[in-house]
Amino acid sequence: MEKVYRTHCARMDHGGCGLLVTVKDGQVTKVEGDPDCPISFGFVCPKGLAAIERLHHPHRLTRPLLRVGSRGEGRWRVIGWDEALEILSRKIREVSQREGPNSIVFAQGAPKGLEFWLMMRLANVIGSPNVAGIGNMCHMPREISSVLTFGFWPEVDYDHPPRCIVLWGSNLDQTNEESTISSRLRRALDRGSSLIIVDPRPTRMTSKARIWLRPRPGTDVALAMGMMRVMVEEGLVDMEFVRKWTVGFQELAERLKDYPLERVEEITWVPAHLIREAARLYSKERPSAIQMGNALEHTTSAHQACRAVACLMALSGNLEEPGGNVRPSPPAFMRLREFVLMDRLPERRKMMLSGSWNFHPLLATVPAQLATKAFLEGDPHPIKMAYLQGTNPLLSYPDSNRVRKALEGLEFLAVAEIFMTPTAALADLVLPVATHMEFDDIGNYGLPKSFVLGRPKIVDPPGEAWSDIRILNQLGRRLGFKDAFWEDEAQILDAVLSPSGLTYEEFKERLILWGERTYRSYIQQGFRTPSGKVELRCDQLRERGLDPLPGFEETTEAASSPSKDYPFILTSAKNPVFFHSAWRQIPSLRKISPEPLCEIAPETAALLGIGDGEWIWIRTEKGSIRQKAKIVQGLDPRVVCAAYGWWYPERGYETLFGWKDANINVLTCDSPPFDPLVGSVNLRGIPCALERAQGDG
Ligand SMILES: Nc1nc2c(c(=O)[nH]1)N[C@H]1C(S)=C(S)[C@@H](COP(=O)(O)OP(=O)(O)OC[C@H]3O[C@@H](n4cnc5c(=O)[nH]c(N)nc54)[C@H](O)[C@@H]3O)O[C@H]1N2
Ligand SMILES: Nc1nc2c(c(=O)[nH]1)N[C@H]1C(S)=C(S)[C@@H](COP(=O)(O)OP(=O)(O)OC[C@H]3O[C@@H](n4cnc5c(=O)[nH]c(N)nc54)[C@H](O)[C@@H]3O)O[C@H]1N2
Ligand SMILES: [Mo]
Repeated sequence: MEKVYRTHCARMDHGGCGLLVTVKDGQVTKVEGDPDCPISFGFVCPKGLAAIERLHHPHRLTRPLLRVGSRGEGRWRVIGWDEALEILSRKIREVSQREGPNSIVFAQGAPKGLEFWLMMRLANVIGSPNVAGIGNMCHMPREISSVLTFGFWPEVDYDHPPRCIVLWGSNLDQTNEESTISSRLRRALDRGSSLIIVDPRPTRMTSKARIWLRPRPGTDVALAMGMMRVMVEEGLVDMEFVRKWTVGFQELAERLKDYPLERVEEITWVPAHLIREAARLYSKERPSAIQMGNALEHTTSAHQACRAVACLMALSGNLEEPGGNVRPSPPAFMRLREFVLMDRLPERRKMMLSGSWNFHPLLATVPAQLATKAFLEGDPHPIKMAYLQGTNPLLSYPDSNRVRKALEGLEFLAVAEIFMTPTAALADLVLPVATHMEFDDIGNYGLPKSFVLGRPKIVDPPGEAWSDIRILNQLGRRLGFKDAFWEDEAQILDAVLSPSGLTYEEFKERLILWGERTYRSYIQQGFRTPSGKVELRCDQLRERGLDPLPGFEETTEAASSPSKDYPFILTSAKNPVFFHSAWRQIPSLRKISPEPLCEIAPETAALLGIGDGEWIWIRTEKGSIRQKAKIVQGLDPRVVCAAYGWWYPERGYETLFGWKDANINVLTCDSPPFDPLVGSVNLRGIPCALERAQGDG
């Protein structure tokens, strides 16, 4: 008997594409795009199609594993869930009593669903303020800077559509970030939107762009200042909006005097005439909208980059305009604060490992690099155990060599995973998790998005794999916190949904719930900032001793560049068929992208005698890695774009799955300075050297 189910893609990346899933005899036999899905219109990427391979992969973890050999040796004893939960809860109790609950760290990478919030709930109940994560490298710099500037996280109103779209450090076409599926971008382009791209590297979209600006990595603030300067000079600012609805325009205009286009060209390498053209197109073709990408968040002045772009949106008068940058309004669900039981730990912020850094309160997680520091140096206090869920810090945190030492030094490490990874290999206890389609799930809850997505259970998980929410819920109960956890996991879903008036059974029939789209809501209620206006001059930043106006500063590492030893500038981008370090064990995806490719310009290849497909060494002050050269027309000869997230599942424990051979984070640095508002580190714009590797690598 065959049956077709509808769901949304999930846990391959941020998900969101509507799927039609065929099931026969309890097994998924086909996955296709759902043409009726209102956010993806039938689109599905190779990762989505590979969901079947993930479900049936022979290397899925299916039973809890307890370490019996030394760390990373790969000798395990298979145990049952009862024993696993007993070990874990005993350890949590013992460490809490001996050292205090704040010596326990919980961590997750890119959040995938409810489990992240449930982890925060468990941490709060136990009394640990230390949920570590990658928020400082992902999403939070954009969100915090936008919230400070105009009170919300801006979405692009693709469906209207905009007349001009700017992809700024965003490869949305291949990353579909946070369920903004690129089919909406492509539809807008088909309906005539003009495209401006700000990206040092050619992408699939650059050939479609009216204007392509290729900044030196890490100089986006200066570029945005240049564009604003042109708008002020040429009378392209929406003065009616600016006069009525912003504060600090005069000061900003004054600041822009420091950014004549010759200077901006010198800093950014973008020709002045292109900056001028981009500013004109963006401000004249209304409505226009900017898609902010992750590249803006990867320097120690990330908040400034995001602020500068946010100010640009305001000067052009496109905030909350149909077809502009609009305010998402999520549907009514349980408030996040309530779900994570924030009130159980009122002193949380001060107690966090990052407490003394005074980052913005919206950054509710400990920045990754400060977790490493605490593990390794006991600073600001010792950490004894960690529970990692959906994260592979050995690949995703900066300075991988330090991360390895840090994880090895822990008294106890538990990792919840789908597959064995270099990080999980270092654990004392590995917990096998269920993935998409194997349990009832809700997508996008807690994100500033206009919709929430149903992702119902379709098949059983393999072996004894449990969903993360089941593990955490059962652990909470085992620890004795029966008042804070549920008898079974179905109740969690119903609780989250209750304000919507729906049960999960009802919700999964609907599959998508929308919030209400509003435009120009500020006319009634003002902007949600202290002044009620857009804060071009942000006094909340001044109060923190930071620059209240956007302004460019060379990042510390780039300041020394170009030097004789490190003549190139390193950056990176996400791989279209993988998710960070994940899925390299999935055959159809690995076939598309078998090896780590480092993009270099033809001139660079000629200069260094490197042929296409040859192995090269990439070196920074932190270390060296090996990737294959891919010669790319149109890349600036001074820029190098290395592959990110590479390890080799096929290599086995002996080399810890080749965790450092091609891993870009061996090259990045995790020491201060950090962005003072949002804790970001330099992942792009790093001076590097290249050299042809001898032999076949
Ligand atoms: N140099 C450099 N570093 C970066 C970035 C960069 O561009 N350059 N990007 C940064 C960004 S934006 C981010 S978001 C982070 C990502 O950081 P991470 O989230 O740590 O990265 P992943 O490699 O996706 O690790 C996720 C792991 O979770 C497992 N997994 C997948 N689904 C589930 C699930 O449902 N449950 C559980 N328990 N496990 C699951 C996967 O197998 C994988 O091993 O990395 C950051 N680091
Ligand atoms: N296939 C796939 N999809 C993903 C992910 C994945 O790993 N794989 N990860 C997900 C996550 S967690 C995130 S955060 C998003 C990120 O998705 P995006 O926002 O698209 O981010 P990236 O791909 O990291 O970088 C976007 C572009 O920035 C360019 N770039 C590099 N340096 C600079 C710079 O200094 N300035 C500017 N202006 N551009 C620069 C790169 O060339 C790249 O084309 O994608 C999500 N979707
Ligand atoms: Mo991310």
